Amino acid sequence: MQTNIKDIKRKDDKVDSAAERTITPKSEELSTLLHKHSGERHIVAIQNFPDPDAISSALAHQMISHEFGIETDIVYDGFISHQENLAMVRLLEIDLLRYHPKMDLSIYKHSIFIDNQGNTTTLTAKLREAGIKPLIIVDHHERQNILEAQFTDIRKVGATATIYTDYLRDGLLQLDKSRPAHTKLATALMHGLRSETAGLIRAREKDFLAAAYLSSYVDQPLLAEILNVKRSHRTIDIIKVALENRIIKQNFSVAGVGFLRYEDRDSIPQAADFLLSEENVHTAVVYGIVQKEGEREVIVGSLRTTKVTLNPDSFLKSALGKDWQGNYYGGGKYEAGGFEIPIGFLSGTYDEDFMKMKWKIYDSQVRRRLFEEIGVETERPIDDD
Ligand SMILES: [Mn+2]
Repeated sequence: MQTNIKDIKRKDDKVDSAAERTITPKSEELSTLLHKHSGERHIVAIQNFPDPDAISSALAHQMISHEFGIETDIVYDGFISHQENLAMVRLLEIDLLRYHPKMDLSIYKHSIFIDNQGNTTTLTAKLREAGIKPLIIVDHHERQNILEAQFTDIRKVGATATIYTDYLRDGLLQLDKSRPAHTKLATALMHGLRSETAGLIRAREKDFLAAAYLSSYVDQPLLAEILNVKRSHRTIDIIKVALENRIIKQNFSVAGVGFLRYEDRDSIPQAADFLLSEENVHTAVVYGIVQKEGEREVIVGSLRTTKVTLNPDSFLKSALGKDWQGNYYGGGKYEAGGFEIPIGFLSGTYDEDFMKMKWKIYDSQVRRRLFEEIGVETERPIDDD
């Protein structure tokens, strides 16, 4: 007997609809928790240099919370400096608050940590001091065990935006194509998901499913506009320095870029992404000394890798170790990582010779630690000039 192709009922031409999908335990748990906290005001803490994944996930959290009668403020304690991120916030009209010492944290009943676990935002200590207890942590980085919250959802997926899209698919907020706020949210999440997975190249099944779901709500022209933003001059300059200074050994490309302005800190991961595009390079690390007016100096670094067997989190933890308080200088997630090392006693801007010496010492130390971890014999002391 022949089956007429028209008789086969197509069940799979839609990713899902709320009716077909049964709510997952995590979504249910979150829904119950939010319900219990109705009427409260929460602070959503995102990393100091928020990226599209953090921004879009925080927006999703804000809109979901609103459904449960919870008001939220999305707060960061640093800079949005990446041109693309500035464009995203502006074009999608996302309300982000930059932390200010005069901010009254006591108006918040709880804190929420999204796309971080308290280690990449300096709000953690400020919130702790203000006695604000963490309620929710949603993240896709390796587990850091710094904070304890009532609800924790840490998954090994390409982006936090994937987790939030799952909550949407589970009906925590029913997207409606005719509502501009909803198409903006879908556009934001798609951008977060794409940028976090290098344009879906590093995406896995769960991320693709999320992208497929979002696709019917995305405002394509708006997304194109966000993606069309060019790199800033300063970023191009920093990439140039990274190219000049890079040392390639065993497919690792390592570059120190010297001193940078705090506002240009986002150029470091962009330079690492750039170094990764060179043939035969599977891992790139770029670092520099970031100076913030009136505050401590830190070495900031970014790692990018396409090597499946390299775990950025354990690589950086093992290479750079811990501070005297036992906190690791670095950490990461699938295919990306970062580190921050305070300079302490040597902090401050003095004459050119002093600055040169300071950079030389830190540059050679970071490089030595990285190459030792890679397993390359430490070369002769580095003399640049
Ligand atoms: Mn992320």
